[in-house]
Parts: sequence; C-alpha cells; structure tokens
Amino acid sequence: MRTQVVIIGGGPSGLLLGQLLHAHGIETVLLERRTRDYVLGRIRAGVLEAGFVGLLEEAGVAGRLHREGFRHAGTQIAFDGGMFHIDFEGLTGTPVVVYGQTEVTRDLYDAREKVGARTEFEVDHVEIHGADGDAPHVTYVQGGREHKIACDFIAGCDGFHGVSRQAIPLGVRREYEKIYPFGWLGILSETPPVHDELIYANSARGFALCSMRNEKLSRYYIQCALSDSPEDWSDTAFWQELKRRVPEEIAEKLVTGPSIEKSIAPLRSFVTEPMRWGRLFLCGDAAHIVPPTGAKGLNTAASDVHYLHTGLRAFYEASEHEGLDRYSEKALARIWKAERFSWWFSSLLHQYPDQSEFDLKMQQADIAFLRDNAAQQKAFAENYVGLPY
Ligand code: FAS
Ligand code: PHB
Repeated sequence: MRTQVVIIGGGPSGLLLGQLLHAHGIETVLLERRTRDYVLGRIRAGVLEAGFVGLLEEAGVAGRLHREGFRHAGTQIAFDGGMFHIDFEGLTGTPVVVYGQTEVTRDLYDAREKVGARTEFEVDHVEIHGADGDAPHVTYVQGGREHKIACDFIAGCDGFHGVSRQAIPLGVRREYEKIYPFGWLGILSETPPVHDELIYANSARGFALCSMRNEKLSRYYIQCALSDSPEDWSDTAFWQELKRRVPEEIAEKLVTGPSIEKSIAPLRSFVTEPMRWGRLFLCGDAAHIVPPTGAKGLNTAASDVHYLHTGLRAFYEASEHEGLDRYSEKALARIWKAERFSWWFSSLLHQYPDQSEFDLKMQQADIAFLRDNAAQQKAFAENYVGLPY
C-alpha cells in the first residue's frame, strides 16, 4: 500500500492534520492504537484558542463548536479570599472558546469518516522505517496480520507514550523535562457550573479550578498529592475540599452532585528537540507536554498542525521545501513560550511542598501584581488567548 502522508495517532493532532491535508487534496492514512470509542472516552482539555478555532473552520469542522461552544471573554482568579477578573477581550480583542476536547475529537472523526479518509483502528507494533531517507514506510500489525505502507512523509501524532519520538535516535534528540510535585484530581459532574467564567484559585490548601463543558456539565479540579489515586477521594471529600479552596461566595453557590468521571493527571513540562528527523515530523504531545494550568496542551498541538500542514501543502503544491525545513524551528519557538506561560501560571497558583516562607511571599506578590497591574494583565491575556502562529 502507498499514500502521501502516514499519520500515527488518532487524537486531536492527527485528526486535525488529516482533515486539513484532505481539504487541500493530500492523501493520508491514519493509524490509531485504540478504538474510536476508547479515544472519545478520554476527558481532557476544555479551552480552545482562537487559532485552534480558525484551523477547525479551515478544515470545515467548526459547525457544532459555533453552535455549542461557549465564548469566554475573560477569566476569574481567586486569591486571598477574593476574586479578580482578567478581561481577555478588552485587553486583546480576542476571546477563548470553551468546548471539550472530546467534542473536538468527535467532530474530527465524523468529518474524517464523511470524506472517506482511511483510518485503521486497533493497530499494534507500529514501526517507522527509513525516515532519514527518501522512501520511508510504516509497518503495523492489525488483526494478527502485518501491513506495510510506503509514503512520502510520516506525522508522529501519537502522544507522549507513542513510538514516533523514540524513532529519532538518542544522539539526535535533546529532551527537557520538569516533573511537578503534585497532580490534578479532576471530576466531571452533571451540575450547573458555579460561575459563567472559569475560576483559577490559589489557596493555602492548594490549587483549584472551576471549569465547565456546558450549562449542565461542570468540570472541577483540585491539586492533589502524586501518591493519591481517584479511589482515595469520595465525591463528598472532593466537594468539601473544593469548597475550602474557593472564595466563600463561590462555595455557597456550588451545586454538587455525583461524579460521572474522576481521574488524576500528573503534571509535567516536557519538550523534545528537534521535532523533525528526515521525513518524520512530530506533532502535539508526541513532542511536548505542558501542565494543564494554562490550557496550552491542546492549543500547542494545534499550532504544530498549522506549521506542518502549511509546509506539506507548499511541498506538494509548489515543490517548496522551506516550510518543512523550518517546521521544527517555528513550532518550537511558539512551544517554548507556551511552556514558559504554563510553568509560570502553575508556579503562581499551586502550593509546592518545598516552598519556603520567602517563596510564599514571592508567590503572593506575583499574584497581587497580576491583580493590580494593567500591563501584567495584558501580558497574561495575550498568552492565555494564544500568541500569534
Ligand atoms: P493525544 O495523546 O491526545 O493522542 C495521541 C493518540 O495516539 C491517542 O489516541 C493514542 O491512542 C494514539 N497512539 C499512541 N501510541 C500509538 C501508537 N503506537 N500507534 C498508533 N496510535 C498511537 N490539555 C489542556 O489544554 N487542558 C487540559 O485540561 C488537559 N488535560 C489533560 C489531562 C490528561 C490526563 C492528559 C493526558 C492530557 C491533558 N491535556 C490537557 C493535554 C491534552 O489535551 C493534549 O495536549 C492533547 O491530547 C494532545 O493531543 P495529541 O497530540 O493528539 O495527543
Ligand atoms: C478544562 O476545562 O478541562 C480545563 C480548563 C482550563 C485549564 C485546564 C483544564 O487550564
């Protein structure tokens, strides 16, 4: 079998890339390790930058998002018993859209099926061959049979635990990592959101986040110990702790209910360089991870897809190589700024086990400066709504 681009990984990166390439007549085959339902069962990101929305529009997959997504003009930061608002739209002219990653992925799968693009589910033993030459191919096992796909290019969109990053020789790869000494315990509940905007809370007991999926579905997170497991936390214990970490006026309004999903996400910052090796291009979590504090994970996957699909288009439409040759450089330039913002915002809101009294004073002064200074709020807003591609 032969195709133009093999995409490894059927999460948002791989699906969005496949849809954009299809829209410009470039053929792909997408290989996904799990079933579609398994992929759609993951509850992850919730906030989309305008750049991501623009790519979904370009791919013709933004209809439901515009009908059901929530436009957020700003966010609330809770600190020292009170809350202050950061006005994204007033400071940057740009809102963000709250629309769950699960729904984005569902829309992209539906769109891929509709155009008849080839997707292979439940593939095993995916291997990349000849990426550093001019005739790469990918092999995989499905239903007990081995398959081979010759191609022009390979897009490694298979997430942090995928095989693509490992295909780049250790002598070529440089990796940068920071592991955070805590995790996020998240729940989904069929309750009305406690506020019409997200609330990021710094409290002496630890970080909390009040988010949502729609007017009847709420998403809440609390910072937890790395040693915790979801089973350690009853719904009652979660709600009690969340109420202790948000301002009283919010705790009083909080509508609690049974969790329909409960999970713990570890937090790390991670980047691998370069994001290209010959005819292999890494995209999204395969190349980088951010703590979810700044809602950048999904959104940096989108900017990678932007750079990669425009580079591939220029190659096929005009035999230009510059877009592909500069892919890694351009993607990393934006990724490192998102890594910085996510690391800084995490340092602002979480309680760190080794935090000294002085560190705590610095954290409180940093938040107070964000609360009181218009220039700092503008810088925050520009990062949160998404820096330019
Ligand atoms: P993904 O990991 O989503 O997709 C990779 C796909 O590749 C998966 O479907 C996997 O099954 C498949 N795959 C893996 N190995 C393969 C192989 N060998 N062969 C074929 N397929 C293979 N980001 C935010 O912005 N906000 C959040 O709140 C947030 N919460 C998160 C919570 C968790 C638990 C995790 C893990 C991540 C979270 N993220 C969040 C980040 C997340 O949204 C990612 O940025 C986003 O899923 C990136 O999409 P992909 O790059 O497509 O990777
Ligand atoms: C979410 O709704 O899941 C969400 C929102 C904002 C974040 C992280 C997660 O920063």
